[in-house]
Amino acid sequence: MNILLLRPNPGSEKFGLGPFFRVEPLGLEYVAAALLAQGHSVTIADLRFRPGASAWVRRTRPRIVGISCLHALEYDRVVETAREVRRAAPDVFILVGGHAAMAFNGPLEDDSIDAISMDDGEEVVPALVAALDKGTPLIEAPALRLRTPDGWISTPALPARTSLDLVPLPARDLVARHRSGYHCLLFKPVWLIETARGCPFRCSFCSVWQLYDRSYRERSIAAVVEDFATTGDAIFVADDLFWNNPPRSLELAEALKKRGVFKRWILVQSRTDLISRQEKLLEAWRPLAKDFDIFLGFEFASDKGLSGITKDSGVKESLEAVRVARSHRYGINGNFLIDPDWDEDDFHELWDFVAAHGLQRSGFTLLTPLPGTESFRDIGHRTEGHPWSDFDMHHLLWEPKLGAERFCELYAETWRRSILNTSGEKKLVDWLRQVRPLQIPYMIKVLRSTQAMMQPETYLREYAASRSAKTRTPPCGGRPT
Ligand code: B12
Ligand code: SF4
Repeated sequence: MNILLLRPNPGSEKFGLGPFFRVEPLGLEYVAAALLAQGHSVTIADLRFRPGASAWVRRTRPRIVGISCLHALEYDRVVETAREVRRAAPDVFILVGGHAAMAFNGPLEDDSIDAISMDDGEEVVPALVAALDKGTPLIEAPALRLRTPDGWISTPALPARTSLDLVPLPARDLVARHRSGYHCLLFKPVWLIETARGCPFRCSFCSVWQLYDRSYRERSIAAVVEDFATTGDAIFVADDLFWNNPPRSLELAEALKKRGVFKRWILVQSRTDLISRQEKLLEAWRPLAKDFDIFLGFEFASDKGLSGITKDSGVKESLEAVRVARSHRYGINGNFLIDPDWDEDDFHELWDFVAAHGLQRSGFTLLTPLPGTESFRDIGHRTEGHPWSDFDMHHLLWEPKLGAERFCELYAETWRRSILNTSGEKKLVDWLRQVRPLQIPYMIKVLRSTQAMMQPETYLREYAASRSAKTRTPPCGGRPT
């Protein structure tokens, strides 16, 4: 069967580093690999580079179109894409999948869409394609939300969590035409690699553990080594919790060294408490790349703040993680959360902490109840009226305690204290001195665009616009139980 898989343009990249971290649609590549193994013909189109879903439909004449929905901020764009596909090919079967689709499916239950994949695509999609091929009732295909004449219904869940070894390697060849466009800041091209999926922790603002019931699955060492050995020089590891299983991580580091893997750059995401206890692991991994960055969720500068989001880790661990990582020459990129219900003192506490520990390379995002999280269930109603495209952790979704104007001044001031402020400690010339001449125009573009985050008016304008638009109906439809 002919299948077209689409990665839509998220369409909401006003803030943050979204446009400067453009990575391959790895989920679609795994789905494609599973379909190719069954003898189907698959095209992946990344609409961020070659827009026009209908043109792709005309060119490839698919029986099924799959659309990925990774973030909640993409819901409306995904529905628009489905409608465009439907207009171009009224009889095509339209399936949506991806993290945000599974975590909270309600906004995607639109007449333009036929089904939503509610579990890992490697297993769900081939089963659906087989049912469509044979003409068996789709209600028997597993883990779907299905549009029927009587409304949306759920099909039976998968009997067990999919083994990540079911599809050992993604079909990276299918995105070869876009490869030169995939990049993380100055690293270009970049490859995205997944070594494990899920997380056993329970942070209240995170949809990952909810979606996978706190499970954690690993790919076999052989598959991961093969993936590292056959990809390029700059690697972003997609795992939410790298190094979670220390003995397996040590074994993996040894196997990669044995295979002669050495990268220009690796970026992984992990937890502070884990890093603070696993110095040996950091020592074992460091020789695998020239530059090695760790992204850590610091979240708050106080134990009270951390326990409020059930981080199950404290400030002591945050500081110890920074010490251990720095002692092994890792770059530390962290993120702090800013609560719209903060007082002035809370901002000062954060600023002092960042300055005292040299954490100016961190990002600062608003504590946002993303659909599919515990906090959405608790306070999601406060976001009513705001369009999904505002769920990027930089848009205000309700009136802050300090009032929008004062809050935005303090939020912008927080960014002004970061390394990205070219009027701050690190000037534009200092940045430009660090890059090759060819990279200068790109660096200027990145830094120019991030300066908007240091202006309170940027946030206030967006807040006023979405309050007057009131485009979203009340929170609807979660994950069916
Ligand atoms: C890579 C990534 C990014 C990248 C790239 C995104 C891009 N534009 O290309 C960058 C760094 C830019 C990014 C940015 C952000 N991200 Co992000 N990101 C991820 C990450 C780490 C990995 C995704 C991935 O490839 N996983 C590996 C693949 C194999 O898994 P998968 O995509 O889930 O695919 C499987 C299934 O979902 C399914 N599937 C996937 N696609 C499809 C399609 C069809 C048709 C079907 C049937 C099935 C299917 O099958 C696949 C195989 O099983 C996830 C974490 C996660 N666990 O998913 C967060 C994650 C998706 N991001 C998240 C967030 C919050 C953000 C930001 C808002 C963060 C911020 N502070 O700014 C920004 C938003 C940027 C923007 N404006 O668009 C949250 C999403 C929460 C939510 N509910 O919306 C996640 C879950 C992280 C987290 N721990 O909370 N992100
Ligand atoms: S934020 Fe990180 S540690 Fe917390 S539950 Fe999500 S993936 Fe796990």
